[in-house]
Amino acid sequence: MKLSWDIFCTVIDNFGDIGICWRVARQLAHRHGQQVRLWVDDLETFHRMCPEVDPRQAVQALDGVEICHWSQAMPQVRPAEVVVEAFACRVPESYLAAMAARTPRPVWLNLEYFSAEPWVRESHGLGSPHPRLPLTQYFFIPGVGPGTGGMLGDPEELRQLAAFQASESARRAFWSECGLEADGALKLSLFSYDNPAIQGLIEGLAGAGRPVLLLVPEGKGLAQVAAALGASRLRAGDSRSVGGLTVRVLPFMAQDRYDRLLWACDINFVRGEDSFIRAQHAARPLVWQAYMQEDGAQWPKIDAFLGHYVATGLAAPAETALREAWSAWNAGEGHARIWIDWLACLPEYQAHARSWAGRLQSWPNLVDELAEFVFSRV
Ligand code: TRH
Repeated sequence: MKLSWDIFCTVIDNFGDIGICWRVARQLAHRHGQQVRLWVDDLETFHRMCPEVDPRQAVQALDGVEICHWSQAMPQVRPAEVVVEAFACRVPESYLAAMAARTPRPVWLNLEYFSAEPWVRESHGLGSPHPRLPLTQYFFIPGVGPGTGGMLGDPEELRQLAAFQASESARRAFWSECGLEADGALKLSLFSYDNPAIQGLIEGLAGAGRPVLLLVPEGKGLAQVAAALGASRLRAGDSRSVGGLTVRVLPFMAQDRYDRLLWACDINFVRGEDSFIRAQHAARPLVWQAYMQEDGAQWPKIDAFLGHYVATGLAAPAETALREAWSAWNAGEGHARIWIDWLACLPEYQAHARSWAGRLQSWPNLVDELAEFVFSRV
């Protein structure tokens, strides 16, 4: 079934909102043959992760998707057959009125943030009638396992990932494009928010007793990396060494290149939502910094995810070291010892990351679930 879709995305802060919407839009177009219009309020941010996006164009076609700049003065358009408000953004009143007047009325969804919490199973798919207009909006909530909106994965991405990880020459070529050697150092990527715990991590990695290369894309957290290394400022291309650790700053990359960085590294520090899910698919040990919320709402999310993640076969010392590391990292605390203990369990985490990535593949895929959900309501 070919339907027209309008996906609306506001870039609140950071990159995750548009990062996820862009993946969803492309998968709907490519794998499900849907006609997708993606409305984005901040094309500059979009351009940083996808350099082919021209921030000066109000409307442009890219990769099978029509990208529209969603400005204050939104043009009068006929709403699509499916309308997705991503992450609780709100379409303008005029568009909402046009949805209500449309025959047939659009299937209207709120694509929510991912959470591994149990309430997702109860709330996913529920409808909420509009207080005035003859419209019902459905909550589509990504989560872990059946009964949720699933996790964002793409069979094509997984095929490329498997080929990349199986090919020594592909990895070598990737490192060389980054201006780096494919040497024997343990390679970590660090994508975080500002985090005082970076100091302890750097000390722990420097004292790990083996060569370690820490790759840090420019952005949040970099000032703390610089401070931990005694540098006043670091920028893309800079390198610093301390003990067995070399830190190299990378430019902020196109999204597909960043995906490859996750596939190529031995360990990934990730944040938010999209890099977190990608790092799980990458089948490498990971440390997650959740997006911090004022009321501490990130903690139940971290606990719920860990409940699923460690339930699948980590021995007690490895589980303790993992919980301690994730908890210190998210609390912005911690010292070198935490990371030395965590690294001591690395072989276990590696095996576990592979088996977890395998489990993800047997669980619902967000875009397939989304398409099925909509098709059953048209
Ligand atoms: O940027 P984030 O912190 O986004 C967050 C989350 O989505 C969070 O849930 C939301 O509430 C908040 O924004 C507003 O982290 P996330 O989700 O990992 O998204 C980062 C995106 O940036 C992801 O698509 C990968 C991409 N990226 C690049 O394209 N190039 C890079 O160099 C890097 C480091 C990331």
